[in-house]
This record gives sequence, structure tokens and C-alpha cells, in this order.
Amino acid sequence: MDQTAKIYVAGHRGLVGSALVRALQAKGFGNLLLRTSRELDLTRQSAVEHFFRAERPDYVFLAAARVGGIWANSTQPAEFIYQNLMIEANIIQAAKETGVRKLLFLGSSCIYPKLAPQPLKEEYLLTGPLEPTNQAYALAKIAGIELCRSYNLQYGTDFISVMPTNLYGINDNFDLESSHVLPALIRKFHEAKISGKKQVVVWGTGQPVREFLHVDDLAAACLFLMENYSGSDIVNIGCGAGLTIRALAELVKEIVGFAGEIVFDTGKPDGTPVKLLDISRLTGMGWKPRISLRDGITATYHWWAKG
Ligand code: GFB
Repeated sequence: MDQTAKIYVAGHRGLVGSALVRALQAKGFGNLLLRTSRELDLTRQSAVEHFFRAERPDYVFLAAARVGGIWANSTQPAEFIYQNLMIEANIIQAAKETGVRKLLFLGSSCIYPKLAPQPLKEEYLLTGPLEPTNQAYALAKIAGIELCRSYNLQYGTDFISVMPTNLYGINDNFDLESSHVLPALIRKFHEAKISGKKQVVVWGTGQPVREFLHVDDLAAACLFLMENYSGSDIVNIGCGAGLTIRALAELVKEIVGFAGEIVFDTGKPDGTPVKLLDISRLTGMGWKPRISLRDGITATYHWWAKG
């Protein structure tokens, strides 16, 4: 991508989109095309077509999505599948119609089968049943992968698909009902510390294993792949290590400085037992993560606590 290229970051105010904007600006890409969801409803095809015809971006980072944690996915599956299907189909079709040079589609590690061997290799996609708590979202993202592959095959487009592991960082969603685990734990331990509560409730058994990548590492990997990779094979993006939810809770408790006890609400779902990505395809291209989980959580907590 040359420095003057017009780059559309769909979803630029979210966790991933805002990290992409920071990374692009830091590398001197000043011609960024940004629209809020109020300015452009990506679920409306005619609005998206009109926008692409008027603006004609050279590159697209498709980071706009309806996202959420295990509880939001379990309780609002129709919204997750509908909105994500519409956003990706509208943008990918309009990108093809207007000759976008390259598009990067952001999927998710939840596309893999619930009980696939760990760590998850890209070729495990569609080899088994999905995790029920986020099947709707996963199928929407799998459809996005297939859209990119089919458009590349039939129209010769250069649309790549990347599969990030669980992400965290600034501009994350900290709402306790709809968020992912890490921001929820930061908020729970902080509010318990401030209010003098003796306990913090962690959902599930604490036994599931998850991998967490700081969103600035994700953004760096996306720019790396946009510059260095073309093809229809998906690429995992992660940090190569995981920990149990119990260990994560202990780490966040220590960083926040909460002195009380952790209790587990086993009435809440655990979801996928283990979700770790094999990132050898990406590391084999020369990329590696830089932000440790402890440093990343500490920086995220300080940013959030400053309000
Ligand atoms: O991060 P999370 O909501 O999503 O949950 P997934 C991860 C694990 O943390 C689950 C536990 O076992 C939760 O039960 N957990 C413990 C909590 N306390 C909490 C809490 O206070 N809030 C939340 N949210 N979880 C997501 C998918 O699955 O992974 C998304 O639902 C997306 O669609 C994302 O794919 C990457 O990791 O289970």
C-alpha cells in the first residue's frame, strides 16, 4: 500500500477498527476513509453501494461487525448472524463492483469446531460441529470466508481472510452483559476494589482455556498480511499461548489489586473447553506478537480506570 492510498477502515471506532486506524496513522497512511454506523448503515446494500461508488477506496479493512461475548452470542443469535452476514456481503460485493485492490476480512477463532484438536490449525475449519453458544456468529464469519474465496476464484479479486484469537485492549466493550471475559474481569475487580466488596463472581467453572492477543498486535499483523499475503487460505492470528479462565481471573485480580475472593457461577456457560490457535502459518511469514498478557492487561486497565 502506498502512503497516498485511500484506505477504508469499516468499523473504525471499535476495538479492532480503532487499533487499525492507530497503526495506519503511525505508519504514515493519511488518506483514511472513515464512517460511523450513524453516517453509513452497513446492513443496507444500497447505502453501501452508493458509498463505494462515491468514494472508491483502494484498500478495505473489514473490521465492522456485530460482536460480543458468550452471553450476548447465546441470547441474541439472530442479530449476530443477520447483521454480520449483511455487513460482509454488502462490503465484499461493493468492493468487487468498484475495483478495490485488496480487502482484509476479519473472522474469528470461534469458526473452528468445538472439539477440534488443539492448537487449532486453519485446515480444521468445517471438520466438526461448532460451539453452540456462538454458532450463529461463527456461521456468519464462515460465510464471509467463503465470500472472499468465491470472489477471488470467480472475479480474480484479492480478498484475504484472517482469524484472530480472543482480543482485548483500549476501546473494548466493558458492558458486563455483552462484553468478552477480559474487559468484564477488569471492570468487576476494579469496581469490587473501589466499593470494598469481598467477592468477585466469575462465570462458568474457570476451567476453559483461552488465548488473548492485544489488539495492537492484531493491527500490526493485519497490516503485515495486507502488505505480504494474498490468497484464499485463512490465516490465524494469535499469541501462541493460553491460560485457564481461573488463571486469567487471578492475573487480573493481582493487576487491579483486589484483595477479596473469586467465586465461580457455574450456572453460566463455559463455552468451548479449549480455544488455542496454531499461528505457525503467520509466524512462518515472519510476524510475531510483541505485547505480553501482563503488560497488555495493565495498560488496558490503566486506560479504562482513567475513564
Ligand atoms: O470471552 P467470552 O465471553 O467468549 O468467554 P468465548 C470466555 C470464557 O470466560 C467463558 C468465561 O468460559 C466464560 O464463561 N467468563 C468468566 C466470562 N467470567 C466472564 C464474564 O464476566 N464475562 C464473560 N463474557 N465471560 C467468544 C465468542 O467466545 O469468543 C465470540 O462468543 C468471539 O463470538 C470470541 O468468537 C472470540 O471466548 O467463550
